[in-house]
Amino acid sequence: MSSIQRLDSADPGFRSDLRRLLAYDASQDESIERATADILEHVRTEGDTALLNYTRRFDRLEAESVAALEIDRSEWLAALDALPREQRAALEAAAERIRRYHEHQVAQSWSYTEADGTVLGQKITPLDRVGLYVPGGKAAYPSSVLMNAIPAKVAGVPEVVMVTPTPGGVRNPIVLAAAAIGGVDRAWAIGGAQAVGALAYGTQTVAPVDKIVGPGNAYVAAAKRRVFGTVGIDMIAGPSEILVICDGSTPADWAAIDLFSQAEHDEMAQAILLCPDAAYIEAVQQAIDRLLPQQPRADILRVSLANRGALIKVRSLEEACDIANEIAPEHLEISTAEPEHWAERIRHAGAIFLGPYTSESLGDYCAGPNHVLPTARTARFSSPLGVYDFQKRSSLIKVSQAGAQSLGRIASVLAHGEGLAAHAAAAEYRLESSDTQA
Ligand code: HSO
Ligand code: ZN
Repeated sequence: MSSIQRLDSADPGFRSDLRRLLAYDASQDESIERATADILEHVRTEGDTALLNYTRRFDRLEAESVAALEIDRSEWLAALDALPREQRAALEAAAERIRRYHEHQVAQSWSYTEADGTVLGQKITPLDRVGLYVPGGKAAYPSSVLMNAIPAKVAGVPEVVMVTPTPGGVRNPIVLAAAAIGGVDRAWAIGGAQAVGALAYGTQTVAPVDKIVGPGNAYVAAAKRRVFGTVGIDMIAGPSEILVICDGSTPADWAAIDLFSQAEHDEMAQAILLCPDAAYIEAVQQAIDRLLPQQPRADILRVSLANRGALIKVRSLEEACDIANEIAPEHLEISTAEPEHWAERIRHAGAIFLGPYTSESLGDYCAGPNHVLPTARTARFSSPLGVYDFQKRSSLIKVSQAGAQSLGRIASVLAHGEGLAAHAAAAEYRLESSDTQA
């Protein structure tokens, strides 16, 4: 028997049960913090030498120079050619859909002209260089390479640089092929906090970037936090989450497998179901118990479902939406009749999947929207990764002679109020009737 918590929103203890369920300790481990600070400092001051030393130590990879750690373009093209036809076609189809979706997000520069001829606007510019971190080992997801690289390229970033650890020198051919399909420009076989340091500060061989994106282990996350300010970073992703709202009309096996689909990511992943129909919840429980033992990742599922999973009986779908807003999940499935109606009530979710056919896993790979989403309730204030994360805005101001008169008077008053005489004078010099002009 698998155990997943069963809760009922009508129980007096429900609020505190929910709070306990959602509690996620994001506090940082002191020893990881110290080790990361040390690595970053060595990379910042010693550059290539430190990068080579750490790569030897942590990845057991001996290289005579950092240049030798660059993964040659010919190697990724070879990986692409060697890919089984079906894999390649699937990656290409996903990339195409992701590209098409993200093209809708491209922001355009704009401006408007006021009656006196003053022009105001906003100029959009892509970032110059972006670093994309791709974890090694089991968490090396080619789909994440596409989800990070494509929006950057759609934004017009001229250089996307991928870094990925290759323990023992073993390179993941599907990651390399995805890099080729996603439009990555250069790749290095480096990883960990040392790779984040190299991207942030630059070394003799690795040029610094302006922003670092992509998931990583605790050391990579700590390093990204520390270099923030020197470079931009994306979000620091927590464990995956799925919240499924059902009215009881979806086959129970579908609901169960969708819960598994995120719970299988790791032991801390969270899968929750909200439903007003007690008999349906029982059916999902049975489906979980029946399907779980056959799952290749049953060991992870057992832990994540027991610790952070729940089947919650609610009083109504209205209440389910209210609880969903409180949870602010990374992924929300609304598996009901008229899902659009319920979606209108949803204010906080990273991505909303409507109707029984929209399994969250389609969104992870190929629907088109980004799978890098806010976790740990941060959907209350943040958004999916997108083209806008790789474009920045500059304000444009061109004041006409007439505009300088009206604006000059306002600015002069405000500047005097702040005690800033030179500010005031700069505005006043341009006033036609002014006797303060030089
Ligand atoms: N669901 C993950 C992304 C992913 N799933 C990659 C499969 N591969 C983000 O929460
Ligand atoms: Zn996933």
